[in-house]
Amino acid sequence: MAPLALTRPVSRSIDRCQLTYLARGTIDIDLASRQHRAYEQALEAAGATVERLPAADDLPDAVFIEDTAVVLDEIAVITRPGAASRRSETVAVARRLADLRPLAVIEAPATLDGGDVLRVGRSLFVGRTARSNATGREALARICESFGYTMIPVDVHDCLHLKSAASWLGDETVLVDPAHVCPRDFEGLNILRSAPGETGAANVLKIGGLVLTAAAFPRTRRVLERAGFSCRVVENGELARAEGGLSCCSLIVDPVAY
Ligand code: CIR
Repeated sequence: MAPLALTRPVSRSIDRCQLTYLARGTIDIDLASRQHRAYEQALEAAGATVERLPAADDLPDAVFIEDTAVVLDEIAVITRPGAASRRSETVAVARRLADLRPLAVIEAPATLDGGDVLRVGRSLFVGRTARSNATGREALARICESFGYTMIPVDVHDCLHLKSAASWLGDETVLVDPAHVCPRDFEGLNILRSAPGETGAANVLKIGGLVLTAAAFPRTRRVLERAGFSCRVVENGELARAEGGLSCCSLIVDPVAY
């Protein structure tokens, strides 16, 4: 059975999105929407079934659905995003995930963004960032430990989320940007490094037999191809202006329990 990829349309209010590292500029909403549709087609090409949740035009960052939940085989954990403006995004996501998994919820004062949670087998690497606090990391650890997961906190420097700088590539391999995350924090795993100077390139999405990579990062794509990965290039330029990468725009639900 195919993995399910939940997505959410680009909101008409995206020009009011949260920004941490980038200056506010104009986002071309129609171009962002066209690029987002091409991203959904890339997910389908990788073998996923894409399901769009309803638009939320009053929630500027709703397209970045990854941050609203951590979906494991056994449970879906509904997050409490670190940015207050993003907290209502979880409502529609929880409603849909309730059909697919038992739910657990991260409660105040904990904060956790899904973009900070990198799963490799039974290890949950969780970024120490402004979006995910210690209470959030510990709440996730408590929820998931009975299913055999271990939570491993990871320092993240000068970028929004752990997954802005580290991605799972299947099996025991991760792609890491050493400018933002220390490769030694993934001891025991195979490490590939994104190309120096390609900030954001370590955010890729491995799905099926493909790795989706952003068009802006050709040198990192070559690193992946030389290592034997099949890549599909996706143009993500407009949503990158909202500090979104490729993993951020979907929640992948593997076909185990539905
Ligand atoms: C935010 O700052 O929350 C959004 N503008 C971007 C979120 C990107 N999500 C992700 O990296 N998982």
